[in-house]
Amino acid sequence: MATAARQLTPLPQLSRAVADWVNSVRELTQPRAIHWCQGSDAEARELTAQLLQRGELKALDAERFPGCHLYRSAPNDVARVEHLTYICTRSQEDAGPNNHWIEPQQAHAKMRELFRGCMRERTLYVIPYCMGPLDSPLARCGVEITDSPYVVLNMLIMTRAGRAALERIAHDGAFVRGLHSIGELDPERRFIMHFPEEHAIESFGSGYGGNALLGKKCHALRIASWQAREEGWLAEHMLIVGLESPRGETHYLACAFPSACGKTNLAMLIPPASLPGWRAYTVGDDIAWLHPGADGRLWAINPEAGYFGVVPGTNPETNRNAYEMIRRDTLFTNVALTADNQPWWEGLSTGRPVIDWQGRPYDPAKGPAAHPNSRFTASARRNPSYSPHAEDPAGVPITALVFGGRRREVAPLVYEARDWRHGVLVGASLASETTAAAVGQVGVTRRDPMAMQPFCGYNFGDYWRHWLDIGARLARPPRIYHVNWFRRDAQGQLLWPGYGENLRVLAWMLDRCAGRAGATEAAIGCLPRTADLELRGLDVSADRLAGLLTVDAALWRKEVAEMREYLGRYGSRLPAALLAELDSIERRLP
Ligand code: OXD
Ligand code: MN
Repeated sequence: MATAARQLTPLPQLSRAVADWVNSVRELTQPRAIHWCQGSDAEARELTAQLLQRGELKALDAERFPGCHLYRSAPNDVARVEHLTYICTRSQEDAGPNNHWIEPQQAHAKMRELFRGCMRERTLYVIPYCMGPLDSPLARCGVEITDSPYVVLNMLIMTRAGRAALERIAHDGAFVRGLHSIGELDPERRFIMHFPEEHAIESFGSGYGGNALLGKKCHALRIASWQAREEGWLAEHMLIVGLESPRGETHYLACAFPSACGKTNLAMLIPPASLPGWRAYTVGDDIAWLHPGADGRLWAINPEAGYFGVVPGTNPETNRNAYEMIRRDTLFTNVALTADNQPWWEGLSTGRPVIDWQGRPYDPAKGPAAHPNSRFTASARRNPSYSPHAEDPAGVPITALVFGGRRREVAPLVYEARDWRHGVLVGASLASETTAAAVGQVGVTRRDPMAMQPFCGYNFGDYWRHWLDIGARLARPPRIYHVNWFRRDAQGQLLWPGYGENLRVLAWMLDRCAGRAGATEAAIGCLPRTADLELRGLDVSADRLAGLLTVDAALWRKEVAEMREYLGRYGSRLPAALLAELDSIERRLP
């Protein structure tokens, strides 16, 4: 950030439109003070000091976790609230059966009453932010107004926030308006409203990441998916990873998995020692903005600047990069503590929790020590595998798109779609067991098309049509794959070791894209035979491999029938091409 000695224009003077909006929010919410975020390190230090003094943050062991802090949320505010999240389009059809809907005027009126006077005795923070590299034509800006300094600290890590973003807004002349207040953290007065036609968000009553860091799910997925359709691109719930092969070629994959299904781990993959010569580079771990390029390929940027990752399970074996990364300058939310003030979570083999995530003496009878959805917020630049191309203004070219769910049966380890149109059906068919990332029952299989069920800002029928249109514009489209790292045997044991070993599956995909790898054709697409996978040094029996690569025709007939029923809900908005693809799979099933 340029905060040199030159005379700086006061922030509100940079953009009249932002200043006018801030004034109208000030009148409504009645804050005690207004703070325009600069985005400087000094500002982050100052805010941290204030929160430490108020007891809202706790400094962790300075020797082993320098610059790290713990924040404990309200116990009833630990995850996204999909049942309280609305898409408020003028026509309910435009929001679609995939979204909760309220008529926009009614939604504004309801929210105005919640926001009225809600910041009395509080500071109103104005956070101008840019999603994507500041110099990228693919980036888009927003302004979040919030009364939560914890949200500010997170946004400073997760986005390019402050003066530079406001300068870009003044230049672009457009921004997404995001108004947020923690209110009283009362679940009965909690709503996350989106107004795609106005490029606006109103969020009240929660301080949790996905509900409150408005640049993330609310802007970069729900509003951006709408903007993307208007402007001819895609905003997706995808990690972006670059893989360098022993041949010295680097290819990029964008992979969509539902929340808490291992996107951060795959984005930071450590190749197994038995596959020398491979390297992985992280571009992004959660969101990809994908644009058709002039060369007929699909190009991707990561709109975020940091990671808001799930902590439990992170250890040197599962994700050494993340484990190293979160040992400095990291904001932890809802983890447990050891006796010597180190953060602790389930999946760590060292240390012992003495204080649980709610600050109580740890008692295993009361549940896990760290909340299953406890999180780390860390700057992407601290990631040892951060790609040198992660901030390229044009993004990176995508060779393969991957969809994946958490399924104990049905979906094999991997299969390849025949072409883009089939790939869109594969994405639309995604289903997964629910996780702790959202409030609700965990472990229930639900349809989660393109891993966007909680995040698509409009009718899925229109969204799939948009996907088909994007494919038609690509002379060199990425190939599309489906993976399932979570298949289990009859005893409930996971069949695939996952983590770094997933590289073997990704390597097969890249070899397929280069015309180098074989496959066998099944009704659902192309699968590798055992001989097509690089299995050197892998400890998985032939039986297990066979189990991983089986397509059970009876289960797939049931799956196709369920899919037909699901797609039918989209009525006239459903592209006929998807039904034609489904028919074709059904015809091919033995
Ligand atoms: C996330 C989520 O936090 O998907 O990324 O819930
Ligand atoms: Mn996510």
